[in-house]
Amino acid sequence: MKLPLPLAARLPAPRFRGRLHDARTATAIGRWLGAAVAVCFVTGLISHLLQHPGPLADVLPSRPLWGYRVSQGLHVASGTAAVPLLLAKLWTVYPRLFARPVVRSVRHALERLSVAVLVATALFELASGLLNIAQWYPYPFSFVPVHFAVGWLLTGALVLHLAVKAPEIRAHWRRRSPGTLALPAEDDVDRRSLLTAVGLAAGAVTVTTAGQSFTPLAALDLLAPRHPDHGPQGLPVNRTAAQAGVTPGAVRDWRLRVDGPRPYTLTLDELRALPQREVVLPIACVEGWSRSARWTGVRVRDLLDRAGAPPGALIRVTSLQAHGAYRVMTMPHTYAQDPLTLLALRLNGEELSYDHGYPARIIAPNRPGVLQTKWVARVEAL
Ligand SMILES: Nc1nc2c(c(=O)[nH]1)N[C@H]1C(S)=C(S)[C@@H](COP(=O)(O)O)O[C@H]1N2
Ligand SMILES: [Mo]
Repeated sequence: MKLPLPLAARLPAPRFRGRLHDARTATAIGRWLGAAVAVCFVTGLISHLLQHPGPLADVLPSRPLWGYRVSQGLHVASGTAAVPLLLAKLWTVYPRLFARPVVRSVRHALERLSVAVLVATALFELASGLLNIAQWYPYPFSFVPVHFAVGWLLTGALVLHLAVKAPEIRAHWRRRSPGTLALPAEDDVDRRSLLTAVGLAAGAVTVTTAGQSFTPLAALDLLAPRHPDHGPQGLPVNRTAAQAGVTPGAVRDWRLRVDGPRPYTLTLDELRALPQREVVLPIACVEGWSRSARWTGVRVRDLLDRAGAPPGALIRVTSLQAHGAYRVMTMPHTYAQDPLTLLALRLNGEELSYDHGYPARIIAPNRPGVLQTKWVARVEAL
């Protein structure tokens, strides 16, 4: 119903008498949320750096081999846990949105503005991250650069917020802090129930999704979009050969081309005749699922040596795939020279299936899944 304007103007500003919309509750939830955002930010930076190595390419380590699996698993888990925490935090503080007067001073106006940026960027980061995990891209922009840039905005707004609120946070950090003692004691029981419920909700979404990368919890992985066991040859597939436009016809006359000072090509049979190595390495997808597998193939280092490539060379790997962001991948020498980095021909004891990159794909330690290029056609020392 639309109220006639004069009547609407005469209504009092809404009042909230409900309890627990207080600084102690906001601080208690806020520190969990802050911790989740901090983990998300740091692991997000790691992921960004690995995907855009730039001048740091030479120092990125290829060990520990499970490094990216843990860091990206934490990124997605902390982002997921932040969803119930953010909702609870917003519920706790929303009456302040209706505080009157809307603006009391310049300082107050700036503070409200920074909170608006904080809330908007936090909602954006969690929503865009969740949509990405679900592989649903209903937005008109490219996910990675926007999620990265807004991550900085969110972190900046959060640091500012913590600075502005430092006195209140200090006063309400513990249940027995000076500020908390001034709050009605009868709210303590309710507050404890609320915090327990919020903690349980965050724990529940974590436990029912973490199994996508932390496989001991795989049995409880009910909510994650990808289950680590589901997929051909016991490994999930993000983009199938059909989706990538790689057809059996395109693979029929396949040759591997290795470029360096002494370039050469190899047929699949010639590759199979070279010394084969076996490694156990995970695919750790940026979207949070991860699964270890047994890979067999030729060391990338051996292929490069034969082409006369210098050991410090940056490597470029090109897929048969005609289009798409993951067609071309560059690999710093620390990964290319690692004895565990293979051009793999077999997965878990079988020839690679088309969806896992037949005839040959890259598998390297401590690298994001997006860089484990499938359907490799060419390896170049730059
Ligand atoms: N050529 C090519 N390689 C690719 C991709 C791709 O789309 N094209 N997807 C990457 C992504 S996002 C992941 S997580 C891994 C998944 O490997 P899998 O499908 O064998 O599990 O392959 C990577 N290699
Ligand atoms: Mo991925």
